[in-house]
Amino acid sequence: MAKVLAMILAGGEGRRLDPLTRERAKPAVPFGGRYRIIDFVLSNFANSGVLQMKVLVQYKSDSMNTHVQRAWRLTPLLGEYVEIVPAQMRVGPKWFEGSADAIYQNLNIITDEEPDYTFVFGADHVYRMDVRQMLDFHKEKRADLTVAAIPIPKEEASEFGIIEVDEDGRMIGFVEKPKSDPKTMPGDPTRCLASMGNYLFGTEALVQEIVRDAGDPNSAHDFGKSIVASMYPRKRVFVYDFAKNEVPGQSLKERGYWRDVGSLDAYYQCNMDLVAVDPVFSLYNDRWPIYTIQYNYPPAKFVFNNEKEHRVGHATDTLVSEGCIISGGHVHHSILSPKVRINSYAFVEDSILFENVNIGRHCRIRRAIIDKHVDIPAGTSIGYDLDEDKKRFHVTESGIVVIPKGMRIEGA
Ligand code: ADQ
Repeated sequence: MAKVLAMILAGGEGRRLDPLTRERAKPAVPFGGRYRIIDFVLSNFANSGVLQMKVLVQYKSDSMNTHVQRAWRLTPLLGEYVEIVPAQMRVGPKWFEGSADAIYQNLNIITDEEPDYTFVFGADHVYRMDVRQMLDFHKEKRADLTVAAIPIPKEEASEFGIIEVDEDGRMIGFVEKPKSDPKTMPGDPTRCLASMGNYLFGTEALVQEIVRDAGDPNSAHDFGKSIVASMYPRKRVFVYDFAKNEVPGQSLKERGYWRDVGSLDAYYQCNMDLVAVDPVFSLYNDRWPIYTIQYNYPPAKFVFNNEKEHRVGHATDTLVSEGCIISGGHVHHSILSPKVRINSYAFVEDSILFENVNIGRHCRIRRAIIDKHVDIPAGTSIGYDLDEDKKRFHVTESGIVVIPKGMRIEGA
């Protein structure tokens, strides 16, 4: 059997997710109540039987280190591991300059492990993927590099690497984040074919290209801008159609689902995709589970507050994590991370509450993302008067109010 290794690029800063990335790298941002964004790519490799994973970190990595070390303990006896690789300045007193430099500075890992094939995947995306199907395609095409791709609306082309492909699936054009006139797909002027930032290399080709790139003083040392753009005219670079990827237990509508949660609005919408009654992305597929840490928290509890007040704590169309107590308040169409408290007469709607958020009595919260350890004083309204909210909080283009971790909020 071919030997494979997964190098997961998890050093991204995620500036557009600020304030959620003020204290953590983007792949460590909580998602879907009890997950971190990085859990999706790691679960995909684990479910595909690729159990040798190195996670390359740089920016504000402590939160991710802690999560990966606690959650992702595989079986060393069988040679399985998920290991964090910190930025070590192995080749000089410099941090990683770009994603390709992150691999260059850690080339020893690849040469020590001697895999036949090396996956280089991003850590910022929400999707299910059986990576073995990409490997089969790569072998069949005798490719040096295979890039996974997905159609996107033309208006979003400036945020992705845009690909042109021939009938055999070979890459014949690539522009990283084109500012104007992106190439659209044949027969469809409304869509472009985008790189998902997930690559599979024959290891020899990867090492050659990374060393070559490192010696080029004009290179940005980035996978999109430098490696893919320079390789496709010279080497066998093929494009894997993600829409063909199938995983067990997946609904038809989830097939081809892949989200880059690059902005706060995209992050919010992607979370809301989980909540729908018949969600486009289901967390309940136990044939391709998404793994994460299991804390020893008590079960969620719904309190019928007291007989005088007749307040029934309830949650509808909502993901409720362990350790939550909904005491007399009502939550609708929302996501609650562990240990959230909702008190009497409070109403929370269309919101994402991270761990240890306390919502006081009579609060009204709508279309908000509230980061960890925030106490919302009794009687506070959020999301009802955005001009007022803007004075205190970050409000996104589409009107989502975002409250940073640990923010102290004055009472009404
Ligand atoms: P971007 O997402 O903009 O585009 P980048 O910021 O390099 O590219 O992030 C790619 C991955 O690498 C992310 O998972 C990030 O966390 C990680 N990363 C970034 N810098 C790193 C560093 N110095 N060390 C370690 N990890 C680092 C890329 C491609 C596009 C493609 C999109 C799809 O360049 O062609 O369309 O991904 O989202």
